[in-house]
Amino acid sequence: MRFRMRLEVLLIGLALLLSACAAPSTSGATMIAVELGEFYFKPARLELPAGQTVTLQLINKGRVEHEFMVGREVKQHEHEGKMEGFGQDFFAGIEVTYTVEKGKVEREEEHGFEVELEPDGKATLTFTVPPDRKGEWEIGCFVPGHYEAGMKGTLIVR
Ligand SMILES: [Cu+2]
Repeated sequence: MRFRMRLEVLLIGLALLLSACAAPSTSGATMIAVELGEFYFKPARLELPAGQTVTLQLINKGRVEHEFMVGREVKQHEHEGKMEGFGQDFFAGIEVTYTVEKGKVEREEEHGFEVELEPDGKATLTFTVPPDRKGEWEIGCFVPGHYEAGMKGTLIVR
């Protein structure tokens, strides 16, 4: 009898512990999953809250390499007429912590912040959205021909 009581107490304790573990994270970080493919971003419209920390989870479900860039003022190559990136980089001055599998994340003076993902490639980008980024931005993939084929989206900071 005494043994059984202890077992019940133990089980109740265990149940409480498990429910505590299952509680939603209180860190408040917003997680947004974005799929890349031929030739789209899904969802094609992202909304980020200014001043908050967000994590974007990118996955390439397509059969070819894709890129994820965010900015304004699409630049056109002088000779070839192809779109090649943004004149203004959304991520300029933002510290981004990231993980990447089957791809790379780089930041270049000329092209700005860029994620390249091979098929099945994944990346997570975690950053705090500065209030000075409020407004509308464009998402694009600048693998030759992709932007022109419609691989673009909208990012809104509110
Ligand atoms: Cu692409």
